[in-house]
Amino acid sequence: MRNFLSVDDVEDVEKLLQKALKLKKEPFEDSALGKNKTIGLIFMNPSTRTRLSTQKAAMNLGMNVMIMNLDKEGWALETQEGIIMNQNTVEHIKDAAAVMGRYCDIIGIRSFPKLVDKLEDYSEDFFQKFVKYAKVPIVSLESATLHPLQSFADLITIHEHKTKDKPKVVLTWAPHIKPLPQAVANSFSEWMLKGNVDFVITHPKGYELYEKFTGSTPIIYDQNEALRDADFIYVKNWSSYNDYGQVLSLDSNWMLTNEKLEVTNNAKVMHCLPVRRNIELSDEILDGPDSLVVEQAENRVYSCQAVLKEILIENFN
Ligand code: SN0
Repeated sequence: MRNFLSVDDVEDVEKLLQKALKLKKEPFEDSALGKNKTIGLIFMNPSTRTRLSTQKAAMNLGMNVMIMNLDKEGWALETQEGIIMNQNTVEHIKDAAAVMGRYCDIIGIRSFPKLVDKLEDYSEDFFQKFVKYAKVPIVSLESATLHPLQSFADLITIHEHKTKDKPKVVLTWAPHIKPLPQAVANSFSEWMLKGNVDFVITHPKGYELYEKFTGSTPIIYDQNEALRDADFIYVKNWSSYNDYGQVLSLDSNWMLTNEKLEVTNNAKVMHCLPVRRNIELSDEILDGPDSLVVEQAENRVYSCQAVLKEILIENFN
């Protein structure tokens, strides 16, 4: 593995899953692998779990970690080619990325979509430019369209808690007061398609995700019908992809409650966090026995450690 930007960068998902489970049992077995290697974590947006779990994963591998909240602490970056920089941007991404590539052996980046121009966001220009100019392996800490380290942790969590070989997994849209990226939902879909699960998506009309990521996954617009016999329910809000970046519904009936779980197969409930309580998910579920949200967050360490280990072995040893 050179870069980790999507599930497509993983040669064998099942193998990587087994490696992550092994690392969870023995997190320090490769504590010399990353000696004298430096990972730089660049944030253009806020982060709690991603920042801490990536730092911890890197430290478990013996790496040095540098973190920069570039949106607040760095110079404003220009991304357009050939532009005359007489406005607010101070430094071109090609110069910044080239320099960071000299300081870091691996670079992790978080850069959310602006949710204004679909083509711009879905081109993943920011990441592509970092790959091109930094010339070191790049790890996505959530891009405009995908959040692969989260989805991999979600797959690990499902694997650990499943009670049958091929569980039914339902991705359900939930209400939110703000327009959010499609990244978590896109990425979860991609990873579920590579896992041994029976996958279904439910959302109000108008919230269809980009087919490149959902493939032929059935979309059921009736949430109760979709939830029938579910073993896992993944709750997430996203803004419209077709009506790009718009909030089309605030319908609180889409919030998951214990009552809705009655038709499921004792479903476990998942969310990547941060969660808006009693908007996206009810207190009764989050504080009850069916929630896996903390387990998912814990697995962020091991999804990341498995990925960094792979990159270290294949690029530096
Ligand atoms: C991000 C998202 O992609 O949905 C990160 C999730 C890991 N979530 C938010 O931006 C939540 C913001 C809010 O105001 O609730």
